[in-house]
Amino acid sequence: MKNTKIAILGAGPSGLAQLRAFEAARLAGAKDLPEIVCYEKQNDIGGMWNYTWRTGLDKNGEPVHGSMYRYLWSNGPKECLEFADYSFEEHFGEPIPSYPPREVLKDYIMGRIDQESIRKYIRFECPVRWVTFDAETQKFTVTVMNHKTGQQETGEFDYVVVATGHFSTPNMPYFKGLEEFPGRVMHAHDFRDALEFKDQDILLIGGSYSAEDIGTQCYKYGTKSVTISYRSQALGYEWPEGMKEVPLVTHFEGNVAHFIDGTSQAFDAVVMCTGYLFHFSFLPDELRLETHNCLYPENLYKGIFWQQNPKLIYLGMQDQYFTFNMFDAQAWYARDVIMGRIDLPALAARKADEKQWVDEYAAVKTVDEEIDFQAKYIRDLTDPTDYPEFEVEQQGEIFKQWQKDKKVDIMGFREKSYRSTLTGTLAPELPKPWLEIMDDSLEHFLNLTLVKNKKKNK
Ligand code: FAD
Ligand code: NA7
Repeated sequence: MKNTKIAILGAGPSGLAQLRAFEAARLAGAKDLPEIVCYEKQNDIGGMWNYTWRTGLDKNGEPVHGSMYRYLWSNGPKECLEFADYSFEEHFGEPIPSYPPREVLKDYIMGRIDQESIRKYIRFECPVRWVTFDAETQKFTVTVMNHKTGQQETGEFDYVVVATGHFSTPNMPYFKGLEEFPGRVMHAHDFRDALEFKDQDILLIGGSYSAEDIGTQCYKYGTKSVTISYRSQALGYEWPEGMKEVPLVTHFEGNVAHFIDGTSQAFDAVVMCTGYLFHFSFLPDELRLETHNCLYPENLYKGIFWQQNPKLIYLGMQDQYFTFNMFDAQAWYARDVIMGRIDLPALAARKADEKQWVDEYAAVKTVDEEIDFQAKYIRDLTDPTDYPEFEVEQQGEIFKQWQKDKKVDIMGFREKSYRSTLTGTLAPELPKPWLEIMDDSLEHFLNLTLVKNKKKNK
């Protein structure tokens, strides 16, 4: 174990989970910890949760990672992503409502880690350029561009953990006539501020979370009308007046979009909410995961270990109901394999295990079954490690309730409260309707919701 070196690529929630897993082992008295280097493209930790006003390229000429936008609130209950070793109540000193805005969630993610002990492993502004594996030496060579020094660097490692996320490279389809559309055509990745579309008629193409969330944000901030054009299935919510769903666009003529049901409408702007590509420009063919957004990507043992070479580890590559606690479950398991606490079976057994999960996933039909599937996957990972016990199945039930609450009121579901499975506390209600809270800052949210602030402000 001594002298084992690992490279963690990315310091978003998944990369931080890996760093935290080793830190937890160190705090528990483990002596034989590997040497760790974490390479991060941005100049801070937090991954997607770092809001950036930039689009296109960052200050170093690298593709901007961030796809989050102003006024973004959690789209699922915080009770389902709570770290098992750090509750929201512990972080904020008292319970907060179930759906916090981005800055509040980021604050929570940051609060769990001891910044000093974690930051020392991270090399910021170091995008990974290339990774190779030498079968003879059994080592990876990782090459990064260090923008701080202006020089490329290489390092040799026994393990590589890929935690670079998969919601950053736009899937941008073409529709005939788009090149002559007179207004703005963009992907959700570049969407930053709903106020840009105030008083406009906008078309969102796509039928999933981005369309739903960008659509409701735009409605909230004064867009004249929001039309969502879906390919396979309508989201099916009861939209307020000014929002509607239509089937897929066939083509554009000037500013008019035509849909497959024969209808048409003029728009000021088009936002492609058409999802993201898995994009690993730094990985050669033999190491590169190729998949789409799903709950069990193929070629990974336990959803983590690259089958052909399990020293290559992928974190957070699943589509996500569960997020932070799932990344933890993966990171703790990966840590225990790296530290020799869990033995990996031979390739044939790894493949058989994967097949069982992939087959089970193929039989999943409903959203509720998807939630149960991901909860079962997490349970499978946490059982053999010392990650603190948490009620993942109970959290799954909260997700099912979240689905129902959205069906009842897509504009008001964020006013619902759920009980933390860690502390047993029922979250307080959002004191105002979500549609009326225009300021999404941490300060405003805490002032609005924390009892101790209300007392202070009296
Ligand atoms: P990321 O957060 O994407 O972090 C990856 C890190 O890798 C980044 O820091 C990036 O800079 C770095 N990186 C990338 N390429 C390189 C490279 N070549 N070299 C070095 N570093 C690199 N989840 C929720 O739980 N609740 C929500 O409400 C929610 N809303 C979302 C809204 C949007 C618009 C999006 C896009 C995602 C949302 N998510 C939400 C999911 C979110 O992706 C996860 O919560 C989480 O951020 C995933 O963590 P990650 O570390 O796997 O990836
Ligand atoms: P998702 O959840 O991967 O969904 C992508 C959507 O885009 C989905 O509805 C697709 O339709 C649709 N899509 C993909 N290609 C096309 C084309 N060519 N034409 C029309 N529609 C298309 O991505 P999201 O961005 O919504 O969500 C990703 C994360 O960001 C998520 O975690 C959120 O929290 C935020 P399909 O259903 O496949 O027909």
